[in-house]
Amino acid sequence: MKLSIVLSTHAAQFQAVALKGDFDANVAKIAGWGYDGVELAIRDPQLVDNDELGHIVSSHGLIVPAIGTGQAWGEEGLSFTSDDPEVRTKAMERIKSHVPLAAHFDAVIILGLIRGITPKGQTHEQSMDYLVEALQECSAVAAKEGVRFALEPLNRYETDLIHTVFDGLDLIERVGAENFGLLLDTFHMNIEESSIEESIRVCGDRIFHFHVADSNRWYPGAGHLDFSSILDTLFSTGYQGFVSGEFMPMPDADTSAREAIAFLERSSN
Ligand code: LER
Ligand code: MN
Repeated sequence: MKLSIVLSTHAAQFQAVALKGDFDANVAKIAGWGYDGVELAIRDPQLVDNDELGHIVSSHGLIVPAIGTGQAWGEEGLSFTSDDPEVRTKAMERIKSHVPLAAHFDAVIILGLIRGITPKGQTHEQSMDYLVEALQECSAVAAKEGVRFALEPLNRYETDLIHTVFDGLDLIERVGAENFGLLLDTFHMNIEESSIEESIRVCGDRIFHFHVADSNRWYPGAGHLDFSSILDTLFSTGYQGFVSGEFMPMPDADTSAREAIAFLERSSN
């Protein structure tokens, strides 16, 4: 099993990122705890020095399996489903701007809340049309560089758009791009899926990335999810990617990161 943990390159409001602050020091700690990779949360690639970032990560022997983009929604309100065409265009341009960095690291680009929330007065159907349009355009650009997108089904308290693996698979069919798949997150799955294991099996080779947090969004082992069964099922699909920790820094960031890796290693056969 290859394990990574989410690290933000800049300060952000999103709560379920255990590690924030001094980037170099955090990367060193992550490597020291035994993680194989670091998932980077990047609001805007323009704010990042690619060479420096690559140097820091590789000097600690880590891989970047995925790049999270949700801060562009959280901090700037960019979304694929806004009723303002300028915002939709900006969201697409921002996502396309992640492609060179993702190609450099061979990382998947995560599409979480950049999909947005249906604005007041707009129909769900209209949002889904905008979403499909944006995903088709972005997937075509990324395909040229061999980069893949992973859209994350999110729970109902965060958005009205794409809650379950089944919603995600319908969307994949509409988008019709080989480089477009899903990111499954155990925290959201625990709220929305009838059976986490069955949904993992059904998603199969369209699982492009995997987030772990326990039922309370603390580190795995701090809640009541059955990670032995979840990880067994995940690997039975042939999944070869990373299992990436995205959880609250509770009781504190370092403890959560250390507890997570110890527990996940005990839970996988
Ligand atoms: C991001 O990966 C995530 O899981 C969401 O809860 C972000 O809103
Ligand atoms: Mn997630």
